[in-house]
Amino acid sequence: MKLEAVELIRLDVPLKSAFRTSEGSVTVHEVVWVHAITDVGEGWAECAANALPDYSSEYHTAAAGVLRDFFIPEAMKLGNQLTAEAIAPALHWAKGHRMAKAALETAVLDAQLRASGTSFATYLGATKTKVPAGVSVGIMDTLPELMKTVEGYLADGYLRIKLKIEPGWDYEPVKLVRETFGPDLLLQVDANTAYTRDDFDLLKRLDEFNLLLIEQPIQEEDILGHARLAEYITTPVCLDESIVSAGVARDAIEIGATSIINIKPARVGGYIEAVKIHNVAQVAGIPVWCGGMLETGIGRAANLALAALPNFTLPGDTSASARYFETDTTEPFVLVDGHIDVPTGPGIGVDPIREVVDRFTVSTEWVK
Ligand code: OSB
Ligand code: MG
Repeated sequence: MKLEAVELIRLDVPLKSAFRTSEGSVTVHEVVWVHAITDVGEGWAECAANALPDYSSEYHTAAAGVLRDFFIPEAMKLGNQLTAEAIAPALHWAKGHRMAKAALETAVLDAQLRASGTSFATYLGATKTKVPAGVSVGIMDTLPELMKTVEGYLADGYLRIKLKIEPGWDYEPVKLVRETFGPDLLLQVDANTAYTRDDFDLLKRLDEFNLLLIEQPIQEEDILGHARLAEYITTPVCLDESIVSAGVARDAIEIGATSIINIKPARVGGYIEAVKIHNVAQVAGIPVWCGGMLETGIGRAANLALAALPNFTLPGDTSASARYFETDTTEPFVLVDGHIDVPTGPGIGVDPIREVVDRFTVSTEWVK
């Protein structure tokens, strides 16, 4: 297979409501898509990088730039030796930019699998046909607003609630949700690095709510700090931002910094590395779940396939299209009894809806 051209598409997809984390608030999902044209057909991927370098150092225009200037030319240099499996080794010399690397690998993999009539689920080793869905709930201005939102998601059928927290929005909202919806609600929190080593006593107060986990409480480089916190509190510590590779996952597990892992393929450089993390965790007896980056259908489809692997034993942030968007870029993913079907068609199993994509497109650039 050979890479002939790549179209980089910048889209602004409106969110139904603002999504606020400890890192900031977004009302429009601003993303870059990678549309790979190969000699065996085309492939699609959504790059997870945010508009701002707030979740990680990557951001959408930087991702487009590094793809255009370095990664796409490198993949083209592979000539007819191109495969999805060859992308990560070819880009290994370049530091970081894992979301950009992931997007190129995923688009090429989509083309490769479409050509061979294989689904992402089959390629990755999925063992389920549908996956349980959780939902990530942003920080709100008021507690009544939060309660109304959580109540709505539970009425929709979501099986697990994740509350975004930050200093000043932690103990009270968690307590209210736990007391209102009862001890059986699967409840977890995500701090997106908002706390420090000085906040351990504050975080220990959350122990009384029997949370499934606390996600990324302190800064991403501080893996030792997370190990210290994990010893200090009873709530399981789950790393997101910190886990950028299978090697880091192995080390974080070994020092006790994470007893559950949030796997986001984009954060770790792609689906192939994500499966490696799944396997490292499985061998160590560490459950994993699939995180999200507010992806439209193009990104969500592949995440659902990954979430169907056997060690994904907790509900993911793989919510239905309607949780985020009035109009998705593909046929919408729907929630049925708290679960979402894993796509079965070739490649990611869904196609962009041209007129919707055109409506949300801000700019396109061809790299040849
Ligand atoms: O930390 O998991 C996160 C969204 C954007 C950036 C980081 C995160 C999130 C979410 C929402 O929590 C996940 C989703 O529903 O896609
Ligand atoms: Mg997170």
